[in-house]
Amino acid sequence: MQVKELIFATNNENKVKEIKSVVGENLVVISLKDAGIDQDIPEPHHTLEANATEKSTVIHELTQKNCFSEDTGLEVFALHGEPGVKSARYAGEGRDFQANIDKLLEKLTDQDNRSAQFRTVISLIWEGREYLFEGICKGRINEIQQGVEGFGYDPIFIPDGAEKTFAEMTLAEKNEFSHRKKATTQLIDFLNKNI
Ligand code: ITT
Repeated sequence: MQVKELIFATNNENKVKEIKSVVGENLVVISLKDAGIDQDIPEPHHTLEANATEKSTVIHELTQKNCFSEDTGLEVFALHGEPGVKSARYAGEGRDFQANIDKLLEKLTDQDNRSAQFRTVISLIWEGREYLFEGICKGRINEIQQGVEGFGYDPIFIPDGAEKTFAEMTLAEKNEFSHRKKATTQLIDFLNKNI
């Protein structure tokens, strides 16, 4: 099978590591850093889909190469889907993981319904056409922070079917449940079937 190359339009090295861990040998993922691109990518929209499209489009226009991006949000049901599209900047422009966690736990004080989901939207631009893929991981927000692995909200998210947070899991364990893994699997299936 032919090896395919794709630029991953992200500045988040945690995402690069996670996606590289699931793509296998037929897809070579090139991060913006590896491509020598130092560009802040805007996320001005109100949906994950629109932000993912924005990111892949900006990098496609810059490079004229096949590329993909992803936008992920943590959607908490008792908070009507917050922090959602604002997940990275929930507690402010500093994009501080700890401050975001503190704000979310504070908002859920005394809240019985702790259901939440991570949702990842991937925007692929291949030969000038866009394709979207989605991956969802349902679970709940733990009362306290546990574990040191992963990034972002991992220390407070327990996926359905597990008894520990993402931050208490190895990457391989997180991949058994992960929103990002599910969306990436669809991307790979699409590339294998259609290209
Ligand atoms: P790029 O836009 O450069 O890809 P980003 O960090 O800004 O990187 P997002 O806009 O998708 O990415 O931000 C989503 C935020 O949600 C991210 O900063 C984390 O705080 C959180 N997040 C995303 N995926 C996560 C995961 O798998 N586990 C825990 N938190 C996650």
